[in-house]
Amino acid sequence: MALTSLTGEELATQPANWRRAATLAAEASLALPQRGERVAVIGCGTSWFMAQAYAALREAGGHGETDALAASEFPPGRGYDRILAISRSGTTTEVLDVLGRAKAPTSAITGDPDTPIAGAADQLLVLDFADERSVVQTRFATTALALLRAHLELEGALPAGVPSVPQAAADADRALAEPLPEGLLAAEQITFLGRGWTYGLAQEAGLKMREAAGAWTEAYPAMEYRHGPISIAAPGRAVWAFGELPPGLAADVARTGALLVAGSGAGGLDPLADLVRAQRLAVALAEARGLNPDEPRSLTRSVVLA
Ligand code: F1P
Repeated sequence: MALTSLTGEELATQPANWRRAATLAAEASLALPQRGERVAVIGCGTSWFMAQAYAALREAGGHGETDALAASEFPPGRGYDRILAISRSGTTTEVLDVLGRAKAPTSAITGDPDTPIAGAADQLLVLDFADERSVVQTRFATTALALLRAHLELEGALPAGVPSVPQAAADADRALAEPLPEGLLAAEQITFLGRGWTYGLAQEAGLKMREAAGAWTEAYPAMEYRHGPISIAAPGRAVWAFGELPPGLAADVARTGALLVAGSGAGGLDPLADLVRAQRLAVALAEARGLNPDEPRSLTRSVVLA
């Protein structure tokens, strides 16, 4: 029997981590984007995808214009009221570079306060209880997003149809307990889809499968899928949608012969809880392929450039 991986152990603590993050939203409030501010949220890798999810949630909730940017692509000429960085390690070079050059007030969410990000950001939010030993990120990222989501609710509005964090945590308990969707371990390829805030989750699901299991995955905004990427769909491959599918897309996927997984539409799991299932699949696929999910190929805990 396979030994439990660190990644597998850490991802299983997410419901408790999210509940704790939700209780921190009030005291974190002053360090987080205020209603009406024009905000850039930056990160790399997983942290960038959480930035994407938060940015879409924040704008859709009417809190203000929010750009999610890969730290390496930060446009120097734009004016923001605040820059918010997400970095588990607190050492990622591109993130530190943006904070160092920022003209606006800066805040950062990190798992490790004893790192350069503590000196680089004006305000620091520490989620050390969600830090990870695993290289592949799971719980830090989703806990940062849970904190930000709880803060949007506290400030008066989550977008319509997006439940509160405790509800998402209850769904994550289910996502951990229920069997994984059938047929996915054998799939040759998986494409993840999302809309609005769930597009960032789809990106993250795809990255998780690549990092932990070396899997062939792709991710697109759901409405973009018919504009080319659907050509990859075929029998033996799969499409996994986060959030509700756009009208007609289920039938379009069915015609390709690909397997469709849609676990977080109406009445299903919260999309953030559905991401937990994708994380579990990444670990399970790695193990099925004889890989160690704790030793992702060519990856380190953070990218520190000379
Ligand atoms: C960001 C990150 C991870 C990625 C890899 C390298 O780290 O890009 O998302 O999986 O381990 O680092 P961080 O800035 O959040 O520490």
